[in-house]
Amino acid sequence: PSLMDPSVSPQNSILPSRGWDDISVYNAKKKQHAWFQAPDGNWELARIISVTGDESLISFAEGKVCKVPSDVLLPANPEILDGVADLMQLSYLSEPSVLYNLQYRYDRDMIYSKAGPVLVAINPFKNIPLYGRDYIDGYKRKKIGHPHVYAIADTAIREMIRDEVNQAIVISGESGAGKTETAKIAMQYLATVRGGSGIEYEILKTNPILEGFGNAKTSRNDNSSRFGKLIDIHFSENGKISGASIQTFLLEKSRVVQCGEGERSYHSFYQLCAGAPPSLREKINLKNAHEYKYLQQSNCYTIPGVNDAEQFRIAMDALDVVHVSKENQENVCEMLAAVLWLGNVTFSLVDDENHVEPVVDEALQTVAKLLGCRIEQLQLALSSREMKVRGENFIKKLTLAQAIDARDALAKSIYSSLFDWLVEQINKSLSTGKHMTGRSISILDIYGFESFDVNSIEQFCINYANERLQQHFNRHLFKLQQEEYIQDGINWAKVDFEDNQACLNLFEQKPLGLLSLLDEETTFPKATDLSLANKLKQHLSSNPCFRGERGKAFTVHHYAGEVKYDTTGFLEKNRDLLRIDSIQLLSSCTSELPQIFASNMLSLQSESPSIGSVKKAGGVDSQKLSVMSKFKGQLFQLIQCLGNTRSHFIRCIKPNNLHSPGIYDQQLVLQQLKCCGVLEVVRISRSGFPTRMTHQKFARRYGFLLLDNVASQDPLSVSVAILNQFGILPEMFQVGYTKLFFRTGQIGKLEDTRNRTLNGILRVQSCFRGHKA
Ligand code: AOV
Ligand code: MG
Repeated sequence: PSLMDPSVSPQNSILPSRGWDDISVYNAKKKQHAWFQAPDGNWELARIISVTGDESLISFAEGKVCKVPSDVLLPANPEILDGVADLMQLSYLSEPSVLYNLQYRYDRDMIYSKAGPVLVAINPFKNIPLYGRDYIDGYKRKKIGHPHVYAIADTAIREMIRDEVNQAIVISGESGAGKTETAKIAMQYLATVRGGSGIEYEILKTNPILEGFGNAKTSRNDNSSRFGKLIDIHFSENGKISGASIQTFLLEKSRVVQCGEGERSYHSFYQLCAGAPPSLREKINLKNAHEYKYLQQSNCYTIPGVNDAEQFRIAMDALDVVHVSKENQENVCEMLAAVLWLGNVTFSLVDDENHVEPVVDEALQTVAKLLGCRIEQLQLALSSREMKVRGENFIKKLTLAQAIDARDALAKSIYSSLFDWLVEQINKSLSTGKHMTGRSISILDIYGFESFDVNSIEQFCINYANERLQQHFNRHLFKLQQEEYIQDGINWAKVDFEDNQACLNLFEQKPLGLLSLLDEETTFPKATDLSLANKLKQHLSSNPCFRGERGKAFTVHHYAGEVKYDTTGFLEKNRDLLRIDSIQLLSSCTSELPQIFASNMLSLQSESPSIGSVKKAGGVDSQKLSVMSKFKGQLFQLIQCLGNTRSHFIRCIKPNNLHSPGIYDQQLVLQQLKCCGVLEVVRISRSGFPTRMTHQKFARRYGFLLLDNVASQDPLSVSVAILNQFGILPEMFQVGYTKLFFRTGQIGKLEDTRNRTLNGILRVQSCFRGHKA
């Protein structure tokens, strides 16, 4: 593979900086390229033949010539800048120039580019030879300088050690853009470069487990993560990986009982059906995937190129590695089978008031056996609800729709409890207790912004999370940077950037914000999806980020675009009744896992922020937990964690919706670049001084490289002497009250010399020791 990268430094070229004034002069000397927007919205590269008045005569590559108003043309970068590694190096930062530059690189399998401090990764949808030992080694030794996830991971390690600050790698992008793959590539780097104790092997093995139980085939990605994940990798004092912990967010439970045509439920079900050995099949009465109702409905059982049976073995091996015993592995399979069989439970009418009871058949019997409860108990849980009215307990019988709800609710809570339990087992295995003293690098892989034809509470949560993360991104890269300049007395022309505070306020304001109003309505027994929609419209219509729609819908103006939400099912999903009946049933089971699930659900109820009244088991509205408020709590914690780290951002881009290599859909890419603020960040970074260091630190770090003694030993004098000695140009840095600020790429020279010199000293020292011995 070629490591060639046609990067050139813009400093060396005498190109006009921006705008047509400069370029017309430039044009006169050389036939300049320009961008012309075709009616389909795509940009085409044209050559300017001549300019007369307000019109330009342009020619296209295929020979066509036409006359257009000059002001519809955008200047194109000179060919020498084709495919630069960092968008910041482009002379012209217009949308077509950025798009073209990324495409130029993508066509040559250079899927990684920088946009100032941000890494842009375009999904290749094919294997490209950019990974593995040699590359890892190359980045570790700084022999390769091209943008790469490895380079980001390497920087995180270095800065963690150098500055003693925890680091985070925040990966975002839309579904199928490559976030999860990117996270794994980063983990691979850390494990290879900083492993040693063996724990890194365990950390890598969490991937097949979490993907097996938390990923599914969707219309947008065959391996779509249906949960968010934050993994903290802990380092000991000596800089080696010492352990890790994982936090997950908002597993999409509804998929267990329902999924769209052509999609699949969680991989784990199909893996079990395809891969369970005969003895296990017999023990848990396992059938083929085709025979389970939950899996039948979407009419999709396999994924091209994926061997579920093989994946089953990989997942079970991985469970071995994270110390889940063989016995517990079998219990996990039992729970999966119980969920599948639950879906096959049917009901029959028992009276003329439409009340039903589950039919006692193979399905019901198998569920009871797998959970370890009596058939009658299960029947009761699926056909009735315990209620308390005016202090008196009584049993309410269920209609068919209610019974199906109860059955599905039980299936969902078993599955999500199983997922949480697995994460807990993983965390037990990965926590070594040593991390208290050390440092950490966190990797966040969370669902990107979503906008479908119909958007429900899942998209609502996801987009809210992205809104928060976007603010973190903004704050981190722009706001803090600006504030710091101002504080340190740096002359800095303010740059405006899109702030999304208004949208966040729409969500978070109390009592009149989307979240508060949703939770309030959730507690009203008589509330309906329509009353929710009306309430939102009544209170929020004056907010510029909100628009009421006809019927049960409303639109939010997100930073990434408008999304229309349909409130159908909002209240029900937000309540997510952990029905006390389910908990009672599970706690009375003799199998180990159901009991653990029941007690986890109970403790979750007592510690989580709750909505509505808290009543003892059996109460009328037996404790209702709001999904939204729990998620919000997790999200705030996450943002707070990130706030205490130095964040590195990776923006994944999906180049086409066909999941095919080699296709670059300009409009699709542009929309994503806008959504994740890439264009904005380039503009701002280029005009700023992103690298900074205190006078003391700078003097301490590089002072020993000084050739001449400096008269005064104060850090500022030493710093200035260093800057002089290394010939750093005045426009490349600014001196603040406490810190020095540099434009990108300036510190590199100093670091290289420092490393070379230190290595030299070490060699000399070891030479000396060698002589003495
Ligand atoms: P996602 O995590 O961003 O989607 P994935 O990481 O699952 O997306 O990537 C989707 C698919 O793209 C993968 O299964 C690979 O086939 C391919 N892919 C991604 N990155 C690379 C790469 N660097 N090299 C080769 N192929 C790649 V979602 O989880 O749906 O939001 O919820
Ligand atoms: Mg993913």
